[in-house]
Amino acid sequence: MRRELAIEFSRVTEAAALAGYKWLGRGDKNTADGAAVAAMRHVLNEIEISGEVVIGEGEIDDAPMLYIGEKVGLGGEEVDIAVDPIEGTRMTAMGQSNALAVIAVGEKGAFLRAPDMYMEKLIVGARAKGSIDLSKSLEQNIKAVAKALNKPLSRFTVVTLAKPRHDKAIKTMQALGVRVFAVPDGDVAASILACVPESEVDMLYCIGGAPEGVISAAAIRALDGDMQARLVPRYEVKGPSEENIALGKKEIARCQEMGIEVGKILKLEDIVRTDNVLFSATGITKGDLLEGISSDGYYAHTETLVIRGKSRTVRRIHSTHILSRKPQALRDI
Ligand code: VTB
Ligand code: MG
Ligand code: MG
Repeated sequence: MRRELAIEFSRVTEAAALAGYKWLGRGDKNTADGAAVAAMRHVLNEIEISGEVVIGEGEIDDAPMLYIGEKVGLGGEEVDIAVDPIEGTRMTAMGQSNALAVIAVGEKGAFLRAPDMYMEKLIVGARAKGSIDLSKSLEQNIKAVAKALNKPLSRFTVVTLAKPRHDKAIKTMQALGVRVFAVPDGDVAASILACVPESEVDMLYCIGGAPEGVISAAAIRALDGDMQARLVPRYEVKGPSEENIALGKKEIARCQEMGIEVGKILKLEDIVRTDNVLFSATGITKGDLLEGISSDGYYAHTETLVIRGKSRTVRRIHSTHILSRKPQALRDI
């Protein structure tokens, strides 16, 4: 992929983040999401690529824009695209930390086309590469990673989502003497935190979204980190109610159709198959990974993390936008 595409995709997540920001703290996550989706699509369609959305807002019947299979771009190099225009709609609507606009782009066939279901994830940074194994217990993994990092357990930090499904795992980890940072939502930001050297986080363990897992995997691969994952049917995560069992069966059928095995351990290279990927994320609300947007109504300031897989270069782009200079189409969103 052309190197200059990195800056083009940073404009895509900036636009989505700015559109979502208008709805910050207004309690309306769907409108916030819709605005970010429309803005992201608008800017994507200005880029000279022949893109196909492979991880998107859903199937064509329920997602009017950026649906899986949608073609985007002006024409050019063929790429696959994974988007989450607002990763953290609840956080945006409620003014909570760590909401991002995020995109991952790769050469054709780069990404596992995971359906929208749950995924169990174990992630570490470059220095602990090769030391995780999802077939082993959480305790064994923590000990192996701590050994690779040459860190006592008392200084070891795991990030996870503060969800009831993790109550037991959190207790287990705390009993080992490690620190657990349990964030309410947003495992894309948390996954990246586990891989960037400037954070205190050594590992991520959680069950979160599979689309988020694929998007995170692009950044993890580009950061030289490591990941193992497995798809989990809904009834195993949310309880075996009749509805969850029916939904879980549908997920399994969908995976079978696509030739993906539920429950099988997926390695990083099964999720993202090439180094030829680009990743861009812009902060919407303030977070541990990125600053959120600040604006006085005239100017808006954004921070964007852009990573190129081939060169492994990580850039943080601070932009100042004059809102009245934005194209009318983006202002109308
Ligand atoms: C997951 C996680 C996301 O929402 O999808 C989570 O990957 C949903 O979990 O980062 P629940 O179904 O238990 O609410 C996020 O935290 C935010 O989109
Ligand atoms: Mg989203
Ligand atoms: Mg999301």
